[in-house]
Amino acid sequence: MLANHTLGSKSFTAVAINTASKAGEWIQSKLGDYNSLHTKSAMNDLVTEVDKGAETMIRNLIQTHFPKHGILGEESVEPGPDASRQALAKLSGAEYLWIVDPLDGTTNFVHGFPFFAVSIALAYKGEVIVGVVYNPVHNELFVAEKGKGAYVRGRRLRVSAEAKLSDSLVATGFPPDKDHAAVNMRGLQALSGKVRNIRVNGSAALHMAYVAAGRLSGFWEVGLNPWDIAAGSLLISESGGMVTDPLGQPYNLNVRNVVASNGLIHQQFIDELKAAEAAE
Ligand code: 2AM
Ligand code: CA
Repeated sequence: MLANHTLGSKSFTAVAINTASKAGEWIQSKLGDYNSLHTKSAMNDLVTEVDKGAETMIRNLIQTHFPKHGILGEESVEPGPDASRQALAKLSGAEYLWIVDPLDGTTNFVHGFPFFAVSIALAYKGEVIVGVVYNPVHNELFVAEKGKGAYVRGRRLRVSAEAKLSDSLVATGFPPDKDHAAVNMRGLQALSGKVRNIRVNGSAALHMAYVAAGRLSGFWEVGLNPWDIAAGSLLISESGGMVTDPLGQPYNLNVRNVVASNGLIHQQFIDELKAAEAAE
């Protein structure tokens, strides 16, 4: 499946795959393990424990192979956009930077809703060169290498062929901070009726993998963090799709409001969001 690599890029990808698999299996082994969850705070504790445990595992594995590389992980950054921007800025000097979401879709994990994933990306000088998104429940590991395509279970991924919004199935997400509630509602209102339908499943990384696989025509969400998007962005671009900010500027690690699609509907998608002031 992944032929013709240089030795270096092959080992990066192998480590990303191995690490995401191990963390994903461990996360799945904790699914439904609610013995200690009788109160809300205990529930948060368990999630924190699983999120943090998975991140520690991922950090250890990456550091074992690449001790000089930088690692930006969700669980090592304080909540909120400012802390996230600062953490990324602090690591921006790293030639190689791993960007890790140990458990994207934490709320789903808590509820046993089987739509969550491990997301691991590697950026070289600020550009994503490897992206892996792994859903352990479906045993689907989506992997992309810059210039070499994207795959799931050995099959090459291709984005979908819909050329019109009216034929498109799109997804969005609601990060749970109230600041974005109004903009989210404007987006939903603008697109419902224009697209075939809208899905909101709770994991940005998996939604992006589904765009890459042609299962969704597009995805947009505001207020995300680099670890939600980095791996998915490469999956989509290596599958023939497009990932931009809401102004149509190409994706980079600082993008927090994202519009992703099969490329064919991209401009219509952006135009609708812009007209509704739904993408910031
Ligand atoms: P998480 O499960 O890793 O927290 C759902 O809309 C998406 O938003 C998920 O990818 C989720 O990632 C992310 N998310 C959840 N809480 C968030 C927050 N407070 N700020 C930004 N993104 C968040
Ligand atoms: Ca996340």
